[in-house]
Amino acid sequence: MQKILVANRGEIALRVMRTCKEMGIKTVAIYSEADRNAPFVSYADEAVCIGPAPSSESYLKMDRIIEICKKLKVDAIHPGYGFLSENAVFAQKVKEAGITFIGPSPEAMDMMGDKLSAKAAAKKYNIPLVPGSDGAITSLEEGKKIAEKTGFPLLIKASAGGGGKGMRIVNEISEFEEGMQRAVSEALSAFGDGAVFIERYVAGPRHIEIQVLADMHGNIVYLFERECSVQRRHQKVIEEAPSSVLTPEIRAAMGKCAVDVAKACNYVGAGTVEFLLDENKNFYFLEMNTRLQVEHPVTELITGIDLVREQINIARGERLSFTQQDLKINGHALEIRVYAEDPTNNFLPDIGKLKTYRRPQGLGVRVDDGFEEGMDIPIYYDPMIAKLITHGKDREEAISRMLRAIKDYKITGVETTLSFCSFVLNHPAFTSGNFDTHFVKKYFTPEVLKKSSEEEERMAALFAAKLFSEKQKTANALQQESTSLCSSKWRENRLA
Ligand code: MV4
Repeated sequence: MQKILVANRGEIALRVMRTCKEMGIKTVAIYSEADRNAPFVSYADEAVCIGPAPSSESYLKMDRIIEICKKLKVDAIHPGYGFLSENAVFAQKVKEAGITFIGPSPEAMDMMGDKLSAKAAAKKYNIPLVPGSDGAITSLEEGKKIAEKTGFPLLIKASAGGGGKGMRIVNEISEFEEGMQRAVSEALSAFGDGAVFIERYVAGPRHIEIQVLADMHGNIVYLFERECSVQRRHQKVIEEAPSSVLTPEIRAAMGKCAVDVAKACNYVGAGTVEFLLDENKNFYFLEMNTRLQVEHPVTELITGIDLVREQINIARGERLSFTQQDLKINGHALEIRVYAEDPTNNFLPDIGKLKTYRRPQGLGVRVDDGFEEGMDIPIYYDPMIAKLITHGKDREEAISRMLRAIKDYKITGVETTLSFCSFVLNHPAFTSGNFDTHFVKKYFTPEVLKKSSEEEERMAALFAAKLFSEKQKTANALQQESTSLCSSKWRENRLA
């Protein structure tokens, strides 16, 4: 494998290319007209503009991407996350063109992409599932029967959904008919597939996911968990590894289940198995993501393993170079997503120019980003500016490093979610580890940020007043001695 095309943009394109460079593999960037000046374009050995800004005319153009691969003699495609990363049709086309897709087979992607077939596969391995319907609900009568048996509240989920898309809560039987009709019609219009199923609603759950790696020779390992319970409208806000609630026993049991899910779909590559953990620490398999995830760096920091390097080695047909016993958790890692969004204004995207952009640095701090000072954040894609990741010997150290790194991050020109993240990291529910997926809904209002910035303004005003009166005193004292230019210069410098 000598040349890899990265079918993605921004921070993840750069992150993949860095590993390629370390491995002596040449890289090809594809970019849209909006990304012409992005760092990932100049970082690549070769770069090709594939079309206008909208992703449907650029990053999602399957045939055009494959054409470029043939022309530039590309051996493999790394899809990153989002865009075509979980598109089985694309993986199939890439395979048929004789190019290596760095990821699982189209069959595994199809099986896990459909939540009902994923659950059916998991069931064969006795993996715990949330109680509910065994398959798709085909009639209202059948649905009502299963609903009564399952109990309320319950969720109607779209089989073609996932990541929170196509879910509907039903609190009592009288709401069932309308809930089901809406769920089916929404699933049809959003996914072209009206299959829905029922699950008991797990109240106050934690979202825990297990990273797995599987080679082509039947070796599968788990690289422990990431906890992603702090999220806002299914958008993850803070991710960490390890989770502060898992005991070694639960971790091992979840790890084994995750490996079994990978076995159940003949998985090859890096994947993530999502679980819900209820208040009694029972866990249930939810779905599997067949790609490298945004939050993969926290796993890299606690295991010391470069997940992209492993993906590439697996795609080359190599055996995993370590076993489960070789893997240990080293310290604690946190990741926050820095978005160009205004947390005081309902997280409205705040695109514009990065007037000032200075990254934090230092021990235990990693920044994965795709922008430079002076660049515009395009309106066409996800408004994530960067991922800020910290590592420490324990959770406390990782948190204090993160708070320091947030203070050192200087971004002007756009509003960001940095202040919001610092609110979460300082909150007793977060620091104590006693939180669930409802954290943001329970504790966050825009006022908590306005208050703290008002408080800061008040403090700044007090400080300025104090400085002013001190300056007056010094000035008076100095005036009594002499009024030399030198001393007034000194005063100016001291106050600057
Ligand atoms: C659930 C649930 C409660 N009970 N399923 C949302 C994302 C998708 N992966 C599944 N999701 C959920 N499924 C049952 N039976 C609650 C959620 C859920 C959630 C899950 C993980 C992280 C954040 C979440 C936020 C709201 C709801």
